[in-house]
Amino acid sequence: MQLTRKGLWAGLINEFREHLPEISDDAITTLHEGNTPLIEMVNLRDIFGAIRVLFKFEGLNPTGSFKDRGMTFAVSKAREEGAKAVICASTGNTSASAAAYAARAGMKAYVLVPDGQIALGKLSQAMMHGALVLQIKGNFDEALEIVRKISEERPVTLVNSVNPYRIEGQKTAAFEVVEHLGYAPTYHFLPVGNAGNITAYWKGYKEYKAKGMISNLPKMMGFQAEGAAPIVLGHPVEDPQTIATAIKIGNPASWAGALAARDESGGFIGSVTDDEIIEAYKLVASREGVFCEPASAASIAGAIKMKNEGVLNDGDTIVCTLTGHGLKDPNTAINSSAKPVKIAADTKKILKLMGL
Ligand code: AN7
Repeated sequence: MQLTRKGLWAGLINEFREHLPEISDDAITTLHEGNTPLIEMVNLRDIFGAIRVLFKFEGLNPTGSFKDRGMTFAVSKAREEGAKAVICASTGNTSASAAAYAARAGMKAYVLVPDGQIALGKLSQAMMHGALVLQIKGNFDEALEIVRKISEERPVTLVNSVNPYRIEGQKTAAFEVVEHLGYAPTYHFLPVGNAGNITAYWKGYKEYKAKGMISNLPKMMGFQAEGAAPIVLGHPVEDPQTIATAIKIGNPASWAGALAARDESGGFIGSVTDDEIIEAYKLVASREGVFCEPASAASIAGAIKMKNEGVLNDGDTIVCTLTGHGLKDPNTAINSSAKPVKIAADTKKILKLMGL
């Protein structure tokens, strides 16, 4: 049964079908991804002044990250083509999403992740969804090279964002921003790792402009972690380092796409330090009630930096994509927060501590 917009959200392939490459009904594999909220900033006026800031909270997708948008389409296409297995390299979220959608499609998932370098929530997802999880003694870039080669030689479909259907699915986030706002933002801020998402958003905005749905395009603003900033430096980084493990990537596959998004839109790709990332991560959780993962906060850290540098103007509308849910990475959350207070089960002592 195909649901429609009148009923439950039918997943982004059904909802945006007229804007996507053709796909047969039987192949559609959905967990009702997409339709994530655009949450208006209310408490950070001291930082942003008269700039309108909205958070596109992609952590509310079925597996907790934006990867589900690309994965629904990549796995559906693989299924249409008769594939029995999918493979990916991942800093965590792609593996969680690939494992879930493969399970849904009745396919095998093989995922390669850097050993000890992915957040616990993501690892638990890939394991629970029944993927074969291979923790390699190497980084993401090495894992990507290996899976690319395997997919060329063996009957497994590569579902990293070098698979063009991933980009097709992910571009729908830009459609949603436009439909929620009624126009395109002045600036769109994103964290950048493998650079698939900034490429996808730019494609989505350009398509809506070409179809007359918007009259202006946003400036695309990508932010890498300082220790993993190949696009900013202009060369690959052999041993990338950052607390934001999701974007610990030294040689992005969609490098050219990111440069095109930046240059065609008149945008910018910069870097933020781990301290700036953690500060933004805590700020949006503690003052806006929105819990994203550290890598996601690179978009907010970038927006704060641009505000402080005088790039943004009063009256601008800016959207920051929060790519993944904070629950993905409980260790970083706990390590960067005040410790809970241990206390006796004694009302008097508790009240004293509370200052009441
Ligand atoms: C939360 O899961 O590359 O620039 O293998 O998980 O499109 O790569 C994750 C990337 C941002 C960067 N925020 O997006 C993977 C992976 C979060 C992410 C990015 C990722 P791209």
